[in-house]
Amino acid sequence: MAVQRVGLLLFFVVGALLAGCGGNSGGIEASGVWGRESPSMAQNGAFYLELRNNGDADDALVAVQTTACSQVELHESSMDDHDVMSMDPVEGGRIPLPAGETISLEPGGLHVMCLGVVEPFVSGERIPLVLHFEQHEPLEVEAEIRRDAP
Ligand SMILES: [Cu+2]
Repeated sequence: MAVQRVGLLLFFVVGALLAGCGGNSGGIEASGVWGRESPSMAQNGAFYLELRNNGDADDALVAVQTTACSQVELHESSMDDHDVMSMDPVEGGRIPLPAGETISLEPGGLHVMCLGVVEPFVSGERIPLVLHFEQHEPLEVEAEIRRDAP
C-alpha cells in the first residue's frame, strides 16, 4: 500500500513537471494525454489529449511520432445518418489550432490513430509521443495508458 502511494505521488510529480515543460509561455500546451488499454489481439489504438494554443498565431498539429505504433495518422470519428461510427484521416492531414483556443482530441471525435500497435497497451504504462506542429517546435509528451477516459 505504502509503495503504491509513493508510486502514485511520483506519477503526479512527473506529470506536473511534464505539464510545466509543455506550457512555456506563448507556446502550445498539451495536457491530459492518454491512450486506451488495448486487448492483446488489437491491431490499432488511439491517443487523446487537449492542445491549447497560447500564442497569438494560428498553428496546426500535423504529425505524431512514436515507436509504439508502426504508423500514426490524425483521424476524426463521425456518426453517419444510420448511427454508424466511422473514422477518416483529417482534412489536409492537419488539426487546426487557432490562436487562444483549446482543441480536444477525445473518443468519438478527433484522435491520434495508432496503426499497428507494436506491443499491447497496458494500463499504467506511459508511452512517449512527439507532437509536430506547423509553427511551434515539437513537443515531447507521455500518454498514460488507462482503461477509461480520465
Ligand atoms: Cu482512427
